[in-house]
Amino acid sequence: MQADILAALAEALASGAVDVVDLAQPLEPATPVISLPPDFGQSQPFRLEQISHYDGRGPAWSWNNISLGEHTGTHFDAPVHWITGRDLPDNTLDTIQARRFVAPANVIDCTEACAADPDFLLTPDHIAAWEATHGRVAAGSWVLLRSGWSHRTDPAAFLNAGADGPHSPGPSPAAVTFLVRERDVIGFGTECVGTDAGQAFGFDPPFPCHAGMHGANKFGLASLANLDRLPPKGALLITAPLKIVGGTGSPCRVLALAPR
Ligand code: 23J
Ligand code: MN
Repeated sequence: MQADILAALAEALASGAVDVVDLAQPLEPATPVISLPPDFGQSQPFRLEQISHYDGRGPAWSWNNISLGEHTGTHFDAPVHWITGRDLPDNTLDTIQARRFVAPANVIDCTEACAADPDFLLTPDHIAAWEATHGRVAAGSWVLLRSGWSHRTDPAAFLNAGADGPHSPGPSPAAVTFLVRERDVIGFGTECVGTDAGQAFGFDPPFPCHAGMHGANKFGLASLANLDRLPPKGALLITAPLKIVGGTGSPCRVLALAPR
């Protein structure tokens, strides 16, 4: 039975009936990185340094050294990233069970509302309206906020920072509580640089998505792309981060299996 399912999946992948959608942004020095107020430590951008390129440093091989902050570009947030999740079991990248890196996705399209208001907040009412059409968000599935933010190719427009901090969409505190307590999701994903709204430093509690999700041993996905190529329901996400010992987050080539 289980073998039949995998054989049918392999056949569907080979025929193209099931598509593999790449939800990752390109990772390069220009990849936008979150900027925190100056009193806090800062995440470094992606850097790449050639070791050799079929030359005197290595005549037949090309390779690079890389350095980057854990939370750079399209990335996975582990529960240990936030103080609310610091003492939970299996809260680091190397201890999370691999089975938790494969889960269904629910995509809530808020593109129009986010174009009209960069501070758009996803509320329980928005989730209820989505569920009325697509059915209940299943336990153990992702909720992904489709905002259109990945189409902001200019880093300044993507981060959208003003003198009063960044302006980008995210979940309301009540939406986070609802998704954690009433729906038991595996995590929350976004096209923006972080899972919380740009103005979430001033929310009650501050950074409610990080605090609420990670405090409940749930995950985050940030800087997602190509959410417009997924159905509202029915895609399966593969979100395997690097196995960094004690790691709080990692760049992630997030893949979605989706019906064509
Ligand atoms: C540290 C502090 C605040 C935030 C973040 C990191 C992230 O967005 C992140 O990448 O986890 S909001
Ligand atoms: Mn992060």
